[in-house]
Amino acid sequence: MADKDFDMPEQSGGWPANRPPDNLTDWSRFEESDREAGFVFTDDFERFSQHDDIFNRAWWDQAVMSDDVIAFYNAQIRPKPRRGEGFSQWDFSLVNASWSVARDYAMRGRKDGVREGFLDHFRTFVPKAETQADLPSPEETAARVKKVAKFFGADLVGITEFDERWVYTHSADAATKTRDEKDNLLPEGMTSVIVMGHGMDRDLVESYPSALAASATGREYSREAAIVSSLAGFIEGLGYRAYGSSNDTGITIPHVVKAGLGEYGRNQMVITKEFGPRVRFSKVYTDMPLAHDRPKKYGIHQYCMECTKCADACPPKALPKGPPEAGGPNRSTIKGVVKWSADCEKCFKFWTKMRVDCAICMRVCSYNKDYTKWYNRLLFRLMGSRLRKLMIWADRKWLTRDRVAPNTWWKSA
Ligand code: B12
Ligand code: SF4
Ligand code: SF4
Repeated sequence: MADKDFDMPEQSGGWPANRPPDNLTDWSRFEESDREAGFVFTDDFERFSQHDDIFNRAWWDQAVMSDDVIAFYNAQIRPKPRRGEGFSQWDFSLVNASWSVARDYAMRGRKDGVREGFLDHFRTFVPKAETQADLPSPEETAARVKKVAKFFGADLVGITEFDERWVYTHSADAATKTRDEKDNLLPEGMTSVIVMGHGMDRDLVESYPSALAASATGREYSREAAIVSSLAGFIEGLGYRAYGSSNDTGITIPHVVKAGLGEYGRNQMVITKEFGPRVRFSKVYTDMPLAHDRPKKYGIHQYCMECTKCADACPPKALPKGPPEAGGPNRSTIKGVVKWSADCEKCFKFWTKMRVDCAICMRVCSYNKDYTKWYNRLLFRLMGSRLRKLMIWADRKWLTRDRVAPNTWWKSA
């Protein structure tokens, strides 16, 4: 089949008719980069409020809250090890320790109802420099910022234009744990988003689902907290505003795609050429003048149009098997964006029953390979080419790996 058969649906008559609201800048400035990135909107587009994501809905929506949800959150403090391999006291101890730094950041503002990294941006405690440093060209400044981000520990860095469509209309309120929303504290005037990728431990991801595997996620949240705060502090030291963010403040994935770090896949993740989907992202919003990267295409979207491996492997069948569509199965999906959307109620229910997060859809993804190996880089290129059908067949026949038993990781000590 020719490439054009896999194209995204046509954009519906330019800009969503109900946008932009009076108080926001003209979104038509994104028209060209949206086309380049393959973003398609429908007229019912609405910005998303964080209190509608599934983690926050659990606090106010009885359709989500359950004894399993409570047990899931309790397991992070008082885990109940069980018999199955990967769920022993060693495994729970490792995952809960891996979250230590992220948890400390999240807890330090508890008195003030602040939960840095999850509901609120990372605070910096040294005041922003009063004078702005002389900057070289935006290209040179961007190159220096990227170098600093890597120095602090980021594996990938890209920079894109600030786009308010992805900023949460409201933040969820950690203090009340109710349906309450609070103001999103991101001020007006941001111009760029620096997105950083943090590669996850491949061996641990191979043993998802297990408490042991979840340590790969926890470790990156802890690293993100340190890297993001450091980069924000650096920019403020040069006299510009910088708001470091992990999961808080806004939706991350569209920025990552626009910054050229990868393409969006059926498994709801950005797939990169360095790590496949096995990577997490953080971001810094800033008003520092920086050159922007452009979206890059690797044929991943077309491959996902033909492949359903992640959807087939998802135990609660939370992932879609068809083409991208606007909207989703419940209020936790943003409205008016044509994309693959998961049924996160099903996904989260599965997590809470297991008492730890899942990432089977990351592990089984055909792009989850070790790209330090030349032959995997070659496979990446072939998968994005017209040979994709052959590659999907070859992947099913020869390249699919089973879950690695969690104890293998301990035995390799
Ligand atoms: C809430 C959340 C979840 C929730 C629920 C999502 C929901 N709808 O409520 C659940 C529990 C399902 C979840 C699960 C996972 N998550 Co999650 N999640 C988030 C979080 C914190 C917020 C996203 C959000 O606001 N969703 C609500 C609305 C917007 O959801 P939605 O309409 O379905 O949109 C989703 C996608 O379609 C995409 N998206 C949204 N708008 C647009 C627009 C365009 C144009 C495109 C292309 C995509 C896109 O992003 C949304 C991700 O949920 C983000 C971090 C962040 N701030 O973005 C991480 C994040 C998306 N999760 C991530 C990961 C890795 C996972 C897991 C693998 C868990 C794990 N162990 O790490 C699974 C994968 C499950 C799956 N296949 O969906 C990573 C993705 C990294 C990557 N490579 O892209 C992120 C970015 C966190 C991070 N720090 O890196 N997650
Ligand atoms: S994280 Fe697990 S339950 Fe959720 S979509 Fe992925 S495979 Fe399914
Ligand atoms: S498993 Fe297949 S369909 Fe799913 S994200 Fe990976 S390549 Fe795309």
